Amino acid sequence: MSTTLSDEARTKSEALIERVVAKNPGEPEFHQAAKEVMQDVIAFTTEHPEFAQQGLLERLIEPERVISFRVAWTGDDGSVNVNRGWRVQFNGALGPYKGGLRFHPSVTQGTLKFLAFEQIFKNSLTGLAMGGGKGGSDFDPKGKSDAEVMRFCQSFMTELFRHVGADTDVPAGDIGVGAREIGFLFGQYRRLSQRFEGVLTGKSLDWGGSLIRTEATGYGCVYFARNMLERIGDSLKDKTCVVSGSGNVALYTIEKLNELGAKVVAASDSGGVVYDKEGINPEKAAWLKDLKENRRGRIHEYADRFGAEYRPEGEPWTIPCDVAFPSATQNEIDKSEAETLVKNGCKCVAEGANMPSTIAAIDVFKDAGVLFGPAKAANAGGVAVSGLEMAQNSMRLSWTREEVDAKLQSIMANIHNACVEHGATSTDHIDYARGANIAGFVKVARAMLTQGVI
Ligand code: NDP
Ligand code: 2IT
Repeated sequence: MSTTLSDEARTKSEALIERVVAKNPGEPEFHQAAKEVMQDVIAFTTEHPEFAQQGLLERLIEPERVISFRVAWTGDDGSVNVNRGWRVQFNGALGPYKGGLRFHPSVTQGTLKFLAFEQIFKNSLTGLAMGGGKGGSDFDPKGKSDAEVMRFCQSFMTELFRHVGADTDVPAGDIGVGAREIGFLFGQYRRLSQRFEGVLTGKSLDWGGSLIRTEATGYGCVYFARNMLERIGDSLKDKTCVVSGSGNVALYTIEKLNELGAKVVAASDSGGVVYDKEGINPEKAAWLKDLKENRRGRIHEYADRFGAEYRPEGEPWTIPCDVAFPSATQNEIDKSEAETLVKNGCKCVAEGANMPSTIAAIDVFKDAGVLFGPAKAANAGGVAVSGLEMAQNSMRLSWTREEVDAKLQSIMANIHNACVEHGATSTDHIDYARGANIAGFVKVARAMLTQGVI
């Protein structure tokens, strides 16, 4: 059941991807994201030629703007450090560019182009008025003092501020960018622009942040998994779950899974994996959250504290589970990891991270009939609540926790329904990956076609 294309669609898709590769050398993650989306989109436009006009796909695959800049900052020891910063404003047809900032030494322009490209379709799926963007830097916040992170963020925003704004481009967090960084970035934007406006989301609750934004990606991903299971008459109750990562997305995935009666047996960081056969129960999850959010500690400390098994440099996909939540980074599940998950009985995968599964891994899940919730659908809860934060900022008021959570649940259910509508197959099985690609594409495509050739 892995994606089957007509000969015509295959030829067109291969030709387009060849052009993408030739035009964007050295950006394999961008090529991968483009291929994963475009093979579904081209199959769709072959059947719906009204979307194959005005060079639509060629324009869709080309960022509207890529901004790149030097970020120089001084270390506590007086050393001068130079990083590179970027903002990719990929597609603004549906609204102001919207998407996170990633600070991680592995970041390249290609990484941010893949993330911004995915963000176009994710934001479209939320039903809110947001275009697709992403930014970041190859800066590594690990091991830096708060003062160093502040100076870096101030230098980064000193260049970025002229390109962003509440109605222009609204960044948020991603890997390595959380509440601390958003605070420093906002402060510098306010100083330079003399404006107090919703230029960033994920702000502190005291000065314009939305309730539930911190939790939204993890909670939303669990809601999406629940929707997929409920559709086949099942639930998360008593399911054994494996989560990768132990950052923002992973921590609130674990919290919500506990609330819904599932058992989470693994989490990880870049150092290794903890396997807690007894389950990371709510008390242990709260301890882990404090370790990661406040003490910036390592996951092996969880194993030391609770006597769980620690597997240095391991990955969690060999641990048997019913449901997997990859929530760390891209390409963490390749073909062999996917095969191991399926062999061990995994029935459902909900992607909290962006593009955590390779195309070969997705094919394994599809062929095995696994309920596969792709990132652009399953992790859209984060940016959806960012969209709600923008709405609250514009109105200068705040909704309650219950109101925001209800809206989040309803948005995730709508995304699930859109995937079901566009991902129906000849059997009862839903191809959620295709459904998300097509449902996300149709809305952006209509906007681009009506806005003319720009
Ligand atoms: P955090 O920085 O809070 O946490 C990232 C976690 O993943 C950490 O445990 C980190 O370990 C681990 N990790 C990161 N990179 C690697 C790597 N190369 N190898 C192994 N482990 C790694 O980030 P988030 O939780 O915010 O983001 C996680 C994923 O979710 C990303 O793919 C992001 O794009 C995606 N996402 C995030 C959203 C958000 O709202 N924050 C919204 C939608 C998607 P360590 O600390 O050791 O580096
Ligand atoms: O990948 C993502 O959707 C995010 N990092 C969140 C983006 C946002 O603007 O909230």
